Amino acid sequence: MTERVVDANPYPWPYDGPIDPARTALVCIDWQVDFCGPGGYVDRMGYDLNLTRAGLEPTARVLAAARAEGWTVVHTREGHRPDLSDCPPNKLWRSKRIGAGIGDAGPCGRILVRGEPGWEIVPEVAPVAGELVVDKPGKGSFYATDLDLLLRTRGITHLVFTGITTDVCVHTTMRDANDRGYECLLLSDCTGATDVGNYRASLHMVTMQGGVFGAIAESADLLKAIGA
Ligand code: C5J
Repeated sequence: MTERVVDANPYPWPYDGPIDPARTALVCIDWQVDFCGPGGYVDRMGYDLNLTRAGLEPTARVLAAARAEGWTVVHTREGHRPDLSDCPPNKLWRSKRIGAGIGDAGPCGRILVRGEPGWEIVPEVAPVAGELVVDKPGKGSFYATDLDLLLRTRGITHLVFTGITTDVCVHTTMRDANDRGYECLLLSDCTGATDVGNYRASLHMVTMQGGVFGAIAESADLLKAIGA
């Protein structure tokens, strides 16, 4: 394998290797208490937190390596204004119907509301000074945000994804990023879903058609490629 190219599936990543720290961003999606902490949104829906927390340790290792190499680091947070004026009515209705209403009070404050304890990123992978933090009202990280502008202004062309949940916010963002021409890699052990079948299927989908949305790899393969 060429130096600084990841032994990824279904092709060595990136397609135009080697990895250039100046053009590569690590994108950490929605590592919030609401999605992986006790008392948050995912917990309230009754899903197994072990599944969404599984990627925290490997993500912390990748974060440390990316920081050491000077990559751009982006953190996203899903959440709504306190008056919920940016929450589509069907999203609100759906969440209330399953007993985890957006804006409802819970053990971590109001569910998926900006500024509440549940909306914060968990300490294991929390942003440090100088890193980009993007607040989004939806699943995709480009919708109703300035993420694309921030990345293009910095000359970023390659994105490495971690985060939760694989089948919802991570997939929506990766698909959109691929359409926008970003060269994408999803780290399989740095992501998790509320359903194991959906997690596996989401990874498999990326690899279809020769890598229709990019490629997947384990974090160890990325760390090996960059000598971390
Ligand atoms: C969900 C997310 N699952 N961050 N959000 O509603 O994936």
